[in-house]
Amino acid sequence: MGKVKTGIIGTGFIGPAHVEAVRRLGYVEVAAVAEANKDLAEQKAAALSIPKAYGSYQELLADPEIQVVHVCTPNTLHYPIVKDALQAGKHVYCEKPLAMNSRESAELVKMADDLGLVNAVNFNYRFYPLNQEAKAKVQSGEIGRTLVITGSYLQDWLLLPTDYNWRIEPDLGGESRAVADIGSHWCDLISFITGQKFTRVYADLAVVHKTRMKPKKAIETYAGKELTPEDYEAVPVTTEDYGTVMFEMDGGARGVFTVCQVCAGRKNRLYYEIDCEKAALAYDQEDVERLWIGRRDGPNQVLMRDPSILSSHAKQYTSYPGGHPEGYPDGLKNFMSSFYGFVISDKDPRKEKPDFPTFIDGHAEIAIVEAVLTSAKKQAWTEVIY
Ligand code: NAI
Ligand code: SOE
Repeated sequence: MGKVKTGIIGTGFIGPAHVEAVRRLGYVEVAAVAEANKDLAEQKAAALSIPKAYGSYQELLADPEIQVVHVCTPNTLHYPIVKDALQAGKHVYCEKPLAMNSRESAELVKMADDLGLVNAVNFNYRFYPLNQEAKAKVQSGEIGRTLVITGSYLQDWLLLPTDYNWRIEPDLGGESRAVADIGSHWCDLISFITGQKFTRVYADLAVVHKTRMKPKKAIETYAGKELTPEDYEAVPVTTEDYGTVMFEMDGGARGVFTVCQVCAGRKNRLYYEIDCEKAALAYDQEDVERLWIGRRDGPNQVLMRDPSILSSHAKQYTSYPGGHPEGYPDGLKNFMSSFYGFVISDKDPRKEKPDFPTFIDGHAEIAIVEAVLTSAKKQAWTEVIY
């Protein structure tokens, strides 16, 4: 059997990470790349050793050789690209968020289902072995009912008023920033581990820098440190740097999380603590090899990732022996492995439930973000309408 031919649309920060992850599978060929213009596409194709370079995503979608597309552009382009890709008969692996609002995301869920195409949204943190282990511990009933969940997702890459990215602009990133950009990962992970859905939220949001200095030329994510003062202009900011959200879930769990993109020293600190009847679990994405297990009637434990002692469920998501750390690129590779495994076995996503997040999960996250925005405006508990 020949290799699955795939195309990557958008090659800034995350696009090349997708390229590397799919190449690790061995049976997928990254056959084409599409960028904002032909020059950039050719430059990126050469740098990534990809044979075909397209100056528009429409040209890539018209290529009959391409079976799967990865959507790795700024958020505002996800909906039109995904819609066109499905209409072109391609399976779609989309970055989060799936769309700019729940009307669009609901339409994409229906369209993918009508066409029977394989679809995924990149909530990649699910695919860390210790998050799979946490899921196994909670959902097997081993540690009892989930009582309370607390946590945060903190970053510092937008700490200074001179830090800038397209995510700051509502037209490109969406009306919510910190909650949609990183809170969505946190909520997805908590739903995944607990098996519970968010039912209502109460949110407080804040814009720390109401004016930011915008670079006069476009820059890729995390690239702003290279600019000097004459490269900027002052612009007003409406998207939140900070948010704290109280929530309730349909299985009875309740809790609170904080997201923030101006926390010095916190690079990508997704942290949760899940307090259950018989034990608690805590995990920090920056300390990826350890799962803390808290106990009342015995010593607390730190479970180090090691295939020889993980549950049979979590073992499937780890490749290296303990002490040989696996991190962000490995989680992405695990996700690609589940997604492409589904594609090559010709499974119908309408008949067999994928073990990876699909457009349904992408839609759910957008519904939560919309409830958060409404709650913050009304200063009231707000139902999540899926
Ligand atoms: P970026 O700004 O670094 O890269 C975006 C790329 O899209 C650039 O190369 C840009 O030239 C290209 N692009 C813009 N317009 C285009 C068009 N019309 N056709 C083709 N390409 C076009 O952004 P970054 O950080 O890579 O984010 C991209 C997406 O990935 C976002 O939706 C973001 O939320 C998501 N993301 C997810 C991560 C995860 O861990 N799941 C990590 C980082 C980003
Ligand atoms: C920036 O906040 C970012 O790259 C997000 O867009 C990603 O989704 C997250 O995984 C890491 O941080």
